[in-house]
Amino acid sequence: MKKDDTLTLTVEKILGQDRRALARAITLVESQNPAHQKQAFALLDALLPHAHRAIRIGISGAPGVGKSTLIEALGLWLIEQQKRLAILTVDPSSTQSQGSILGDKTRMQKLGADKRAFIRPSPSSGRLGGVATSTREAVLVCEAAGFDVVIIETMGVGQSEIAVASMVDTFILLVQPGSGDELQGVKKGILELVDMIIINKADGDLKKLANLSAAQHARSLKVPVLKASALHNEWIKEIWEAVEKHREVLKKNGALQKKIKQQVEQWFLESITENFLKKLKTDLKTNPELGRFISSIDAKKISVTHAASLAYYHLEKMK
Ligand SMILES: Nc1nc2c(ncn2[C@@H]2O[C@H](COP(=O)(O)OP(=O)(O)OP(=O)(O)O)[C@@H](O)[C@H]2O)c(=O)[nH]1
Ligand SMILES: [Mg+2]
Repeated sequence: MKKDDTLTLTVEKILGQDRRALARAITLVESQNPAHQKQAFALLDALLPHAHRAIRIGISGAPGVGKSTLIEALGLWLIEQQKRLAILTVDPSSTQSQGSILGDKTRMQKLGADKRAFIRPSPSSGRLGGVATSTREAVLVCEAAGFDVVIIETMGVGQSEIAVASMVDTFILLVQPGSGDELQGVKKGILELVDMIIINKADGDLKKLANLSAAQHARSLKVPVLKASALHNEWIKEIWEAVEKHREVLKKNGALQKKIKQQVEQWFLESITENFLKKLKTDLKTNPELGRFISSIDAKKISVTHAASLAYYHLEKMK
C-alpha cells in the first residue's frame, strides 16, 4: 500500500470513530521518533479541519481533591445526555511511576468500561513543553474522532496547569472546603486563568465548611463558584450548566474565537521555542565556541548573564 493510501485509511478510521486507530494515532503524535513525527505531521494536517469541534474542559486541583471522581460523575452524566467524551490526563509524574495512571483507571472504572468514553493518560515524556504539545495534538485527534466533550485532568503542579489552561475553552479549578485558605496554595498566575471554581467534597462533615467557602469565594472572586459532591453525584448537572453558560457567553461576544486564536498562536510560539531549544542544546555540546563560554562560566571568569549575552551575539554572527 502506498503511503498516501495508509494515511487516508487512518484518517477514515479515526473519523469513523475506530478506537484502536484513535489510540494508535495518539501514540504516533506523542512519539519522539523523527520518522514517526513526519507521519504525525501528515496525519495532523489531514485532521485539522475537525479541530475545535468539541467542548474542551480543563480540570485542575491539588492531588486528592477529587478530580478523577468528579470527571467520572460528570462523564457518566454526559453519557446519559447522549454525549461522547474523551478524557486525557496530564500527569508529569507518570513517566517515572505509572501510579497515577493506574489510579485513574480504577477511579474512573465505570467510565472506562463504557464505549462512549475514551480515557487516555498523556505522558509528558520529559519533553520540553511536551505536556502541552502532545496533549494539544491528542485533543485534535479526539475531536476528529467525533467526541462532543474533551476533558483534560491535570495535577496541581504549576507548569502543566498553565499549559492546560491554554488549550481549553473552560478551565476549572477544584478545591476542598476549607474556610477560604484553600486558594492560598494556588499560584496567583494560575488563579487568573481559572474560569470556574468548584468546591468539592461538599458532603458529610465538610458540608457546612463548603457552604462557607462557597459564599466567601463568591464574594472575593469574579468567576462562578460552585459546590459539588463528586462522590455522591451531587450538583453535577449544575456544573454542566455552568460550563455551557460560560461557553455561551464566550461565543456571544466573539471571545471564544479570540481565545482560540490566541491559544493557537501561543502554541505556535511554544513549538518554535521548543525546536530552538533542542537545537541550542545540541549546539552547546558540539560547538566549541559555545563550549568555551561554559568553561569560562565554570571557571568563574565570566558571569552567566554576560556569557549568555556574548553567546547570543556569537550565534547571530554565525547565521
Ligand atoms: N467525601 C468525599 N470524598 C471524595 C469526593 N470526591 C472524591 N473523594 C475522595 O477523595 C479521594 C481522592 O479522589 P480522586 O478523585 O482520586 O482525586 P484526584 O484529584 O483525581 O487525585 P489525583 O489524581 O491523585 O491528583 C478518593 O478517596 C475519593 O473517594 C467527594 O465529593 N466527597
Ligand atoms: Mg486523579
